[in-house]
Amino acid sequence: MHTKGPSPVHHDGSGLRVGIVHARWNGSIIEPLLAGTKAKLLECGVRESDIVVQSVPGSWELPLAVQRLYSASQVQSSSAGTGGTAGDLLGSSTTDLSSLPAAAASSTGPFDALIAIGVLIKGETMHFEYISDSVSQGLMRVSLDTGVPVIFGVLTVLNDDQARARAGLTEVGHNHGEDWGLAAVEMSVKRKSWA
Ligand code: DLZ
Repeated sequence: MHTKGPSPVHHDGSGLRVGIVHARWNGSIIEPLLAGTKAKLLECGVRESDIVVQSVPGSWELPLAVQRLYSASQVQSSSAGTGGTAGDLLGSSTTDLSSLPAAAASSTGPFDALIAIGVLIKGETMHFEYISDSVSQGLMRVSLDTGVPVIFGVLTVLNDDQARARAGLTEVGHNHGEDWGLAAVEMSVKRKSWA
């Protein structure tokens, strides 16, 4: 049994808007993580049309993309009726991972939470350390600067086996994407009550 993660608490996600940005590096790990994240959002009552999924090349690009996605959703809600979705500013408005169900037409309005998904696997150089440190600091900065929950869906692992376990691809593993979906809903709901 998986005991390390947060005990799963389901909050009511109906009416919430959630933006997800995922990196395309290590796509075979990203795919189940993204699916697990979306499954929990939907299970909590977030509508498919209130989930916007974007992709970027690698984890390094996540902080800027998350920041721009949020800003675009704010601009859009303050000029409602002018058309377009938040995703337009970043290019394609749906994920590139073809096995996932196609996203329904997106709703509009500011996001209640953002989820950044990436998989950083340590290699032979210092690349991993620099990217991991910058990305985690960048995502925290976006969250504190905007006051919007940015869920840290970035695996920083030493090898492929560790990544597979955390994507629920091994017998003893657990899909961390599910935790990220639940965290996004919980933090969105709690943030509203703290406003
Ligand atoms: C360059 C690079 C390397 C070596 N490893 C990863 C990785 O494990 N996971 C990941 O998401 N991205 C990696 N990248 C790509 C960088 O994040 C970034 O996309 C490029 O350096 C271009 O800015």
